[in-house]
Amino acid sequence: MATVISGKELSASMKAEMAEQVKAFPAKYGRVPHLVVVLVGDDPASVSYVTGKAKASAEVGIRNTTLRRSAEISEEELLALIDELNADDEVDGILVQLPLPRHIDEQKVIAAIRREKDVDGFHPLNVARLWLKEPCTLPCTPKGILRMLQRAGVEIAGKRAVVIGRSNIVGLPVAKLLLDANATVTIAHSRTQNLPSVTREADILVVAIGKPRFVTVDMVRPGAVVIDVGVNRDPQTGKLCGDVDYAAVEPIASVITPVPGGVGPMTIACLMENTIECFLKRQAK
Ligand code: L34
Repeated sequence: MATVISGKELSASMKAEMAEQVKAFPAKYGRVPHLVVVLVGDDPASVSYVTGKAKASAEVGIRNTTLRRSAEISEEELLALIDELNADDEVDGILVQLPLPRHIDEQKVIAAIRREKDVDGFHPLNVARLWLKEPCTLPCTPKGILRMLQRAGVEIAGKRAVVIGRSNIVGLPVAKLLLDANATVTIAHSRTQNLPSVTREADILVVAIGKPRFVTVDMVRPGAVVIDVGVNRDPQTGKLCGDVDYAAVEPIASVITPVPGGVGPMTIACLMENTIECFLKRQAK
């Protein structure tokens, strides 16, 4: 029987604390932080995540503007919108929900956001700062994962961590944060040979590949800490499920995160933190 880390509960307590903090802002700074989320197209998963971000903003007392644009928007038009938001002094955070339609260069769009307003931590300068161990905005999902490990009292130093997935938004940055916490880190991916033999070495296994129930019980060392980043629709039932076969793995893990109610809500809570951080840094200038 594993300890289940509830991202739902942990994020709720983080949001309650932030709400207290934000309450003092109007008297202190004359306004509250303002987050602008840009959603291009109508992918149902993206709509759901962006709705979650608006709801969390309301809970924390952050002003949220969600701008919806057609999937046919040109790259030029999207870049012009970002320029406008960059120049708007009343905007503290800009988030362009990914993925973007294929005709738009994601990296170009991310790089166009002013680094000071990059609440995702995806801007090239923030990425560089992360890898150089300089102060930076940490990407929300990796930050949320480290918070969960901390909360569960998981010791990271000296442990073997295996990350499955090498994306810019989860796999690479979470591997870097685990490395900074003195884990011995392996990044596995679709081309890894004999993946089960690699993952069975893990004291801490982070799974971010986006394949429903990809990690089976034979891939997990008994007593391992298992962090499931996947949010998938079960092809049979249509319900949400993770990248880990939870029912089979939970009994042998020491700590595990559920889906839904695990990493997802933590991503959003950390986005609220990053928005407050960007706001406060701008106030200090
Ligand atoms: N720019 N794009 C940008 N920033 C991000 O931080 C994201 N991400 C990822 C996709 N694109 C992005 C998110 O917001 C993934 N992601 C995200 C956020 C929230 C949740 C999942 C992924 C979440 O709240 N998941 C709920 C279930 C939500 C549902 O019902 O659909 C959960 O309990 O896991």
